[in-house]
Amino acid sequence: MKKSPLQRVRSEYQPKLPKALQGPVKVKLGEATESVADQEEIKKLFPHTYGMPVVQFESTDEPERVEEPFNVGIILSGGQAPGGHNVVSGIFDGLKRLNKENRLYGFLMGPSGFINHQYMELTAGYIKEYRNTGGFDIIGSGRTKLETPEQFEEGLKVLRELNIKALVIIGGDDSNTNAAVLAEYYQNIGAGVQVIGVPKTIDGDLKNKWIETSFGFDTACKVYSEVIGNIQRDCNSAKKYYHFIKLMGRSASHIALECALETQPNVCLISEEVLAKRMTLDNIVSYLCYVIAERAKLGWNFGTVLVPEGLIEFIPSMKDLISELNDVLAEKGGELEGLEPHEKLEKIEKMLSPANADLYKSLPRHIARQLSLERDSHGNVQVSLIETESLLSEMVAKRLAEMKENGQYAGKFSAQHHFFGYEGRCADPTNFDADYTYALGFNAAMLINAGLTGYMSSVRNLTEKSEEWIAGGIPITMMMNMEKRHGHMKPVIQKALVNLNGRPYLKYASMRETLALNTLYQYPGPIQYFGPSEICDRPSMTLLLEHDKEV
Ligand code: FBP
Repeated sequence: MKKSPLQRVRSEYQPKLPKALQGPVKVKLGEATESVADQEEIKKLFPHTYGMPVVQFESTDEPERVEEPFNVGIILSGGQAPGGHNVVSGIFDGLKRLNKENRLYGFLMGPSGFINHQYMELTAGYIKEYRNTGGFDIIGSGRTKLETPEQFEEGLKVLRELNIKALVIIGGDDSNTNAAVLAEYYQNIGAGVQVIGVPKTIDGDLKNKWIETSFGFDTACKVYSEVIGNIQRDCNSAKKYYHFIKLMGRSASHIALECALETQPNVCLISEEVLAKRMTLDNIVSYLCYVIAERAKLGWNFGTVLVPEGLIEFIPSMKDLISELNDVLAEKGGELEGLEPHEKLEKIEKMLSPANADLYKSLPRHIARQLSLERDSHGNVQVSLIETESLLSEMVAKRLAEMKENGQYAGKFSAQHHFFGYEGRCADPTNFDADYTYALGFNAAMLINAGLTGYMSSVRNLTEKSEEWIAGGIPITMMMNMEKRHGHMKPVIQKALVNLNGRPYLKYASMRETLALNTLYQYPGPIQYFGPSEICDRPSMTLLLEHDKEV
């Protein structure tokens, strides 16, 4: 593989490990755990893996080498996130420290490789090419949902064939939910296979006290912030456009909020706030028009607006519509197959309750069509396919024209649209993500060696130097609650949305009015891998603020 000069130098970077993982470890057991909600139901569904204790690794002088070598399999699941390759190299190095004969296998293209027995052995030479690089191309990823006993049994065949004693699933909340279900299944049948999860997603919504952030969030936000900064310079130079910038993140607005803290745009919409204030689409449009009209009075017909990709699902009336659409598509999707697009929309309209049918009819047709597209394998609306940024700017343009006629607005409005998502998911990890992912992987190898199953790799204390990070594991069941998916109640990991009482949101909210009616853009510039630690190793503003640090 031909490498760029930066790739060549960066491949030599040795990620730092927490002190506790630098030598032999012993396990310290904590208190028994409970799920975050719906304890009775979750306990019933996970009789073998519910209530297990939190574990922490500590250094020990006892020898650690494992006499009997063992094999491990890994699956990269869902959307790419920077640092995935370092999770793999961390697991590999951890396994090799335990016993040089241990082997690592990668299932190809996500869970489907596990079910269909497509795999490769990951050797030292192969992994070397991928150290500290972005992407999941080392083995590929996929979104097949691992959920049926038939799939688990098919997978078990290949695990037996390869003499694999543990499977590591590197994924987001849905994939880690699957990891918990699989762990429970294998425990129940006495398969003798452990399952360990690793918290991945740029969305930043897989977090709690023990999982302080999911990997990839830091790098992805820094990539988006760099480009938003560049757009803001352009915007402030030409002074003629409003840039509507949609940012990935699925439901939660963590990415948009982090980028707003980094770049200080004129407006950043926060979906969770829209829901809490029960705002309508009309309220949002009115707020944007207010800002645009006020800026026009100051002679500024330009600005930047950050839009979280999941916004539409948080507008209460839209949320009701989407929820009914989810049920309709899950239950009656077959009746819609083969219909022309306009026939499909008409048929769906008839299947909806009157209030939702009215709202559905009132939407621009391209947005109604995007809302009716097939759900992903977990039953989620594919929000990245809905052009919320253009929906908003179209509605704003229409309202401003009306305001102009009424003499309420005298400016010029011209919009540009952007969507940043895929651009950041495979970036080379920041030092933070490179170290964090390597530690998560290395730690997963130690969880396996400790004989644990149904656990998620947990590395915390992340705003301190990496040597001071705390390594261990938490039972996945403790993060679960019951939610409706595909029309049925299912146990799933609870998503962490933006906390409206949390410091990151409050910090932004305190600056909002000033940022809207001034031009105070911040330009973060590109990710730095070499140079002063305060620039190269700085974690996200979200993490710093959540840990009561100064920013
Ligand atoms: P994960 O939850 O699997 O980490 O994926 C995150 C994400 O990047 C979302 O932000 C986005 O909505 C979605 O994936 C896009 O999915 P796809 O890659 O299938 O287009």
